[in-house]
Amino acid sequence: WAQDCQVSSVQVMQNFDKTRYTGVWYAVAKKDPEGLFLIDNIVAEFTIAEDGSMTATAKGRVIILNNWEMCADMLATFEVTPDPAKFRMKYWGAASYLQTGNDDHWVIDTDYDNYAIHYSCRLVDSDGTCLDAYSFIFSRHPTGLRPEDQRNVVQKKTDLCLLGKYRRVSHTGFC
Ligand code: ODT
Repeated sequence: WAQDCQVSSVQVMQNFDKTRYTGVWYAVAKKDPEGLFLIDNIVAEFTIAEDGSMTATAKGRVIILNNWEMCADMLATFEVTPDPAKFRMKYWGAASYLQTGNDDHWVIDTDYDNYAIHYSCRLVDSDGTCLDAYSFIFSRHPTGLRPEDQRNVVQKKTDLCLLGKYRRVSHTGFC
């Protein structure tokens, strides 16, 4: 079918298993939203709490105020929805001057052991397309994606209508 870029027709991971998703993920690429927050050295760690709910922490280099570079320590809780791969992510910083928010958090695809593709649309346009999306490509390996996962990731970026809008996320040890 023709690509319509409708947020409502985005395909997400089938039978998403949050237990297999736990652990550390390194961001290797990112499509930024309006008002970029996390710049690079972005590492997320997902955990399942005792009540079965998913939580996460993330670190990343940010620039706050006018030119203060720091490593942000972020926390999130995930509210479930009828689709197991679609969550609402409530997030806040360990320090009060960091961002807080409540975003969609969709897992588009993952093999759990190597790569994961995340997507969030913050603002849906009146025509049903996304006006302000951000998306992370995650890898279990800090060195990047395995060559055999790249074709699949390119296909999913295309499906999300975000091909060519990602930048590489470097890991220099800042955080
Ligand atoms: O960096 C941006 O420009 C937008 C992202 C802001 C939200 C960051 C909040 C992180 C909270 C802790 C979370 C963990 C897991 C995250 C996985 C993926 C996407 C945020």
